[in-house]
Amino acid sequence: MSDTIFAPITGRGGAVTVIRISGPASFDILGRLTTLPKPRLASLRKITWHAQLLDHALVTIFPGPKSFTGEDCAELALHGGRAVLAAISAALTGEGARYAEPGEFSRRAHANGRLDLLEAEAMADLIASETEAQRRLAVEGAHALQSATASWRETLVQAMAQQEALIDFPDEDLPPEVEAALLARIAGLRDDMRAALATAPAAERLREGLEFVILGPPNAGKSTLLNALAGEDIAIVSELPGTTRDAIGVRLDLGGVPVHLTDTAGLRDTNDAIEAEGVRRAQARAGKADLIIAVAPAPNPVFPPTPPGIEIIHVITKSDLFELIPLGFQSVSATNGAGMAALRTTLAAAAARLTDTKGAAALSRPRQTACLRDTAEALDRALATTEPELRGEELRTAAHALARLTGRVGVEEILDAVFSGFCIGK
Ligand SMILES: Nc1nc2c(ncn2[C@@H]2O[C@H](COP(=O)(O)OP(=O)(O)OP(=O)(O)O)[C@@H](O)[C@H]2O)c(=O)[nH]1
Ligand SMILES: [Mg+2]
Repeated sequence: MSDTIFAPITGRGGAVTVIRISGPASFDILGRLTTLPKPRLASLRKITWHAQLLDHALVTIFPGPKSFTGEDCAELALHGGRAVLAAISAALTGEGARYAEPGEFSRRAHANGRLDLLEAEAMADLIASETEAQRRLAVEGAHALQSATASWRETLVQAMAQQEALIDFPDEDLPPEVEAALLARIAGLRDDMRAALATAPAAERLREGLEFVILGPPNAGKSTLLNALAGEDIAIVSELPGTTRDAIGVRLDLGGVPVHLTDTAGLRDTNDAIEAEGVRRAQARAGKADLIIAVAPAPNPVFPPTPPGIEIIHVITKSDLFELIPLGFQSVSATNGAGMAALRTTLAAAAARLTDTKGAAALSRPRQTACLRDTAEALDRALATTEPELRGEELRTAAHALARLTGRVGVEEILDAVFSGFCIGK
């Protein structure tokens, strides 16, 4: 027996608050506050408790299993006031419901087979998405992953069935092509998965947002550049070298990709302990960045050393101080605005490149990547062995790992499918 739970499913401060109720006693409890409308028919109702009118609400009931959680559910669209929510919550609690834990509706939906883990994660990502590229990742990328997973599972099931047949029939009865075809099928599946794994870093970066760091000598105009890119006066600018000590961040939307841009302390040797800590932090940030904007001021630009293996864009600042701008370098001037639009375009292109999942199934979470990597590794081992029983075992391991991706299909169900869908003479 599970509790009946409720919680607002809309954000604060709107004109309307929607409360969802879910659980076996949903309709009993709600029935004590109002007359229940017909299923799935939104109806205006008075909500009263202890002879007191609490609100007029649009009430919809969804009998299980055809509801979000798979249980009996109801949704009340109330007026958005804080006191309305408090009064309805008190009434629902008073009638025996309890406040839902975070994620509890989705958890019940998963338990009742209404939502697999990939769907639940995609839903959370969609709700959290801040930019257009993130929205597309949560809708299209996740959908591509869900259908790829279904087709991988199908192929794996067929491979398992073939493998069982090879184990059950003596070698001499089967032409060698049967085993060759099986190995080719497993190799093809493994290659497909490796291709998806190759784009996982891009998908993860898009889900989390990119880290761009501005790095350069003191007084180069780093804080000025951050302010210009943000379109806001965020970091202190002064003609004194060593102004910025703390790393100062701002979130940008670069062509639909979320980017966290950080301004850092100017790099130099210094006896000032606080500034030295700032320099240490600047270098630490740069070491973890997806991209470093290395800046050097005109008229004698000297770029800072940068950590290896991280993408770098070199930008000469204060280009207004040049007589002649050197060829082949991107340059900007905060004074006259030159080069800013071009820099923005370059940064947006880099952001797009770093998050390009190439239309592949988007593995946007380490959990998903780990499941698929385990699957591909089990297939590697299945391909490496010549022992039919061992190969069968590795295919089962692969099926287990793949099932963890959706959290829905257990390996027993896969084996059921093997044995019910394929007649192998047992
Ligand atoms: N002529 C000119 N001056 C600039 C430009 N950008 C910044 N400055 C000036 O350069 C000085 C330093 O600018 P900041 O943005 O504080 O430089 P910073 O790199 O953040 O300096 P630190 O935080 O000390 O490392 C200020 O006086 C700015 O007004 C520019 O494009 N042209
Ligand atoms: Mg600064």
